[in-house]
Amino acid sequence: MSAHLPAGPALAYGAATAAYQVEGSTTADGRGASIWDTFSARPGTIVDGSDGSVACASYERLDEDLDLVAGLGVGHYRFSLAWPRIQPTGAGQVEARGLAYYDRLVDGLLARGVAPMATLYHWDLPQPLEDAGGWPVRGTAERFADYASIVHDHLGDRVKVWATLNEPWCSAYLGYAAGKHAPGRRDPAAAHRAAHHLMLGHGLAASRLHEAGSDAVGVVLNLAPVWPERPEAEGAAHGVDAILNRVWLGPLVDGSYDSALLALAPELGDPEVVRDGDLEVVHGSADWLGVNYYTPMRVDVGDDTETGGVGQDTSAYPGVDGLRFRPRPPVTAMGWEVEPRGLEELLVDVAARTGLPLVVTENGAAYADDVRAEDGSVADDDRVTYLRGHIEAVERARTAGADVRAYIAWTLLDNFEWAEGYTKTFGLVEVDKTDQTRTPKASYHWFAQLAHADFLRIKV
Ligand code: IFM
Repeated sequence: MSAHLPAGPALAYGAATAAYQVEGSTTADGRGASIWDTFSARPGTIVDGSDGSVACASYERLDEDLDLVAGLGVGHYRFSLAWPRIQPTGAGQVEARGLAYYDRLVDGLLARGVAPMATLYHWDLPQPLEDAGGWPVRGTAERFADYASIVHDHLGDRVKVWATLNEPWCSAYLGYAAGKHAPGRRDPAAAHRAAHHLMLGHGLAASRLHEAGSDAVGVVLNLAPVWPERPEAEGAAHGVDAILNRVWLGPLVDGSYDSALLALAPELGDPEVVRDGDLEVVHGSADWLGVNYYTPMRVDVGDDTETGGVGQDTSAYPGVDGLRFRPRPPVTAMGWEVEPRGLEELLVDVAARTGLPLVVTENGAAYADDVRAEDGSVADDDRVTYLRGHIEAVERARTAGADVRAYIAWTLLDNFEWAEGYTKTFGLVEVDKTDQTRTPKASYHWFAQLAHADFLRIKV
């Protein structure tokens, strides 16, 4: 068992961001183009017509942001590395200035007593790799493993906890089936092939990192409990569960894709796609599992036009006929049902299914943030209630036996929320889009109190 995962008697805390959502400076220091640069430049893809070229300007304001992390008193900071900063074309040539930025980030964290938790891929695929076919082609998985080795060779002396991918479901199914995320394709067969190559990429990268001596390599999945609204919806719920949860857990835990999934996704049974030995590469390849949870999926069938929240696009579940999502109130600004019980159930089930140590790598909420305290800061009591309820759910799951090591809040800063642009804010810290001023919200102070209390409990 890795000595590097948080393992104290109490839950450890952290905060997270992702490169494209906060860094900006998308042409600085030799960075190449990513699929998100290309996608967001296409009219109609991002609700406010924005992109990540400025975002939170974290590339330029690194120290300020690291001070905000330190001010929270958390033990861990989860960030992602932008592949196109490190390999501008996705293969071959390495850009030293890109690596130097992450040196500064990691060294800055360590100097502040915060452990880095690095995610190698949070959706910003180098555009030349998409031009060569993207995740639906096998070569992308192989290039990803090369990139993972480059990063690990450079930072592995200081970064001990690694995640390969963030939410491959979004990359595969929002990106290649629903067309709501980059690269914006609507081709279900390509999405299933992408799903396999993403997990193959994870497995190949994990092997490289293990060979190089790492013992805390994980993958981060956006899993959710899937609840049928009525008996007639059970088949559709099983289909959603296949494409959202089992397509990743099957190869990871069992070394196979199950038969109901194969019926929906015949590409996953095609020996040209899933080659001999692929599933063995993925099987057992994770030392820990990251769980990103926001909401349960309430599944129904019908012929109405009602839709669920953001990202709950029925076209992201190809082959699940008549699918409808029915989130119940209260919902967040994303239209996502607030239900901490879903997290408790999920953690208990996933811990039993995988036997792995778990980290809640993302949890948080977008709200309107329109209530102000006297000093002008955001008084986001709704976000505090959301976070508190979900942390209590994690504690209940731990009491029930789930080995959950840490809870990482999404997210440190209000940032670029993908297809929603800057219209949805999840941050503990407000970022003024005109001058980049950072102002902690009430939730930042609340979370800091919790993390500090926890820190004292462990140290005393
Ligand atoms: O902002 C995203 C993040 O990049 C991935 N998980 C979900 C978050 C909220 O939508």
